[in-house]
Amino acid sequence: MTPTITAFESSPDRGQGLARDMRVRWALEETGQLYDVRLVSFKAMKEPAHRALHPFRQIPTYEEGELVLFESGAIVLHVAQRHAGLLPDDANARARAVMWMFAALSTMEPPILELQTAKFAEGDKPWSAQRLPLIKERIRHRLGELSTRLGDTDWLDGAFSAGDLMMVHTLQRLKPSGLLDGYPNLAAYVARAEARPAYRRAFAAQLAVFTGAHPAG
Ligand code: GTB
Repeated sequence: MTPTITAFESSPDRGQGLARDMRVRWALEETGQLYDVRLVSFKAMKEPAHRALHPFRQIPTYEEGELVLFESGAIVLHVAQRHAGLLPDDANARARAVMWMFAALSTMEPPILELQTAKFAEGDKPWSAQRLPLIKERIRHRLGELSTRLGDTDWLDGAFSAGDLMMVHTLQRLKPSGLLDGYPNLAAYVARAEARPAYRRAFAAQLAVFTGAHPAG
């Protein structure tokens, strides 16, 4: 059964891959799954039909027969568990790949999101100039630890996994801040992931929503 995901009809980044449907598209591409996309406007996202799918009235959602999921992490995990390509066969390695998914979402992502909030939602507050350096320091702290762990390996634990997918998409959010540049192995890690054919297909499909271009291959 072909799943349907939801994505922004109009994304603030104009399809540059930052909205979280990108994670789901990428997972579906890595595992060779066809999928349909239903684009939703900001207005439609707040209406009852969408709220029935997503209690927090956001994207992405995932519908597959009677199954409805929200939360990009849960959706990627579901796809990875159902289809080969994103989780190792070995049970311990599989557990570690899931651990890295959680590390991306619950250890790395919170300070990165805090930076977005501080810049864009609270940038005009009088305390903003004092708060920003503190948040950046917290991010650098985590980046340093992640950089040490990654070392000179290609991926976080052996072969590319759903853990790398979630980690890379989380780190990409830092690009405009320049914070990643201080960690060459992390910048190279992100670039390596972005060169994957599945990533490129997912990126092209998300961008095509805004350019109208038919995504290649
Ligand atoms: N924890 C949820 C998940 O991982 O699925 C978070 C989902 C979420 O934040 N969805 C956002 C949303 O629907 C879109 S991805 N926002 C609308 C709303 O809350 O009303 C976040 C996002 C949006 C846009 C950019 N961008 O343009 O750069 C980047 C990231």
